[in-house]
Amino acid sequence: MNIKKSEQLFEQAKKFIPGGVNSPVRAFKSVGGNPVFMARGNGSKMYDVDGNEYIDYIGSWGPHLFGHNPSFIIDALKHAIDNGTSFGAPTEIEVKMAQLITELVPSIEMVRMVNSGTEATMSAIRAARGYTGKEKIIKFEGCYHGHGDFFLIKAGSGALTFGVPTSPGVTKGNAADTLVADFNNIESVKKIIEQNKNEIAAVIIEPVVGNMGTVAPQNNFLTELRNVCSEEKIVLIFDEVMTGFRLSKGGAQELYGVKPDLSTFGKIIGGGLPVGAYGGKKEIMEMVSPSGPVYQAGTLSGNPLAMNAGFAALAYIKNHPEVYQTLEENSVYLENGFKDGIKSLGKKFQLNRVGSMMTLFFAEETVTDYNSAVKSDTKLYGKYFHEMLNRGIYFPPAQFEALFVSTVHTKEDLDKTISANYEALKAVL
Ligand code: KE4
Repeated sequence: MNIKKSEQLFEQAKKFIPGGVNSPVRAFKSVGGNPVFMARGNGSKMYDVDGNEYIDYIGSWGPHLFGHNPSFIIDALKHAIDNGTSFGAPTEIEVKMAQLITELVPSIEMVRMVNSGTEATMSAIRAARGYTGKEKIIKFEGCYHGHGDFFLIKAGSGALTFGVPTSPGVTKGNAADTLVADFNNIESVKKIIEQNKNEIAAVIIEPVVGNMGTVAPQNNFLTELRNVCSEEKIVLIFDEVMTGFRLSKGGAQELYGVKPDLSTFGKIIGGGLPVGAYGGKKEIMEMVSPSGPVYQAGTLSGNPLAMNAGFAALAYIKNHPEVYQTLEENSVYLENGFKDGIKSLGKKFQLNRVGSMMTLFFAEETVTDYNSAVKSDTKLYGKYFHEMLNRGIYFPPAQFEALFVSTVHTKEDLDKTISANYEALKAVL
């Protein structure tokens, strides 16, 4: 496959941008090779600067539930842009957007728009700390909530209950306030709460994890987490930046019937433009400035372009609930095709799927948490990724990510992907 222009651009990019990219995962570091630079997207396809066509399964890491350039979003943007890009003043579309989010997600009584998922999760934690007057938080190993300092923490050694920074620049002070539990292990949560009685402001979780690869909550885990947070007066935050409006119109919380105190959103709610949001119980959200003392602000928060694109996406969901049926049909078809291929090659690789989020783990045992996920053969995944890329299938360039099926992946796309999977597995095994 000719990727000459991508190679030239990458050399150029590395002179001016750290690692040549504006977000690390795009650099192909964990799969090796030269990232391909995209020129355009349309429907289920992306086209790189050398003219190669790909069936796209990252969908910009989640936003493109309806594929690239859905007409109803583009039309909304075209209309909005003629009236200006940003005013730094309140607008009607922000009111409509907030109202629509509260309509689609019953646990959201009030919501604040920001500009990324990271801003949303950082602000939700601050609101929870301001509301409870407590300082410590619990996150889960393998869950990612954006690059806020207090999230870049991994579990300390066995003896330690608090975490250790995963990145230089994150202070010990931050790490000391972040405690790390194990996903799908309610006892690990209860133990940390016991060791930090009345000091924990919030628990934040990806209700369905996408960031260690796709991992579903097992038997009542989310309900047990809800119960223990209620008993201990801890704010339960569902980070639905990836799952929100993807797994159902009401996100993972609707799918699993568990009501968090706060939720965070991103990706789909921006219709492909930079948007994040956090919201939930009125009594917590009223703590946020200017109605309350918890400060949070943003120059472009709620800007008209992102609001019009996001509103068009959410309004489409509201008026076409059948999209989730289409997503499920497409995703089941892909899952079954992949499982047939893996089985016919006599392998036991693990395929985890929840709705239109899916991950093929190069691991022989079930993947239910971080420790089982990291047993995957990431080198093999890297080889597989390139075999798929060379066959025109753009998968996540990292084992510990979710792929995303859209409403516009056609049966032809899915069949091509299924046969490419079989050929790619044969080539690397
Ligand atoms: P952003 O700040 O990247 O908009 O959102 C951070 C975030 C928060 N919470 C969850 C559950 C997320 O998945 C994310 C971002 N997801 C990654 C994909 N694993 C974005 C891709 C990237 O970092 O380039």
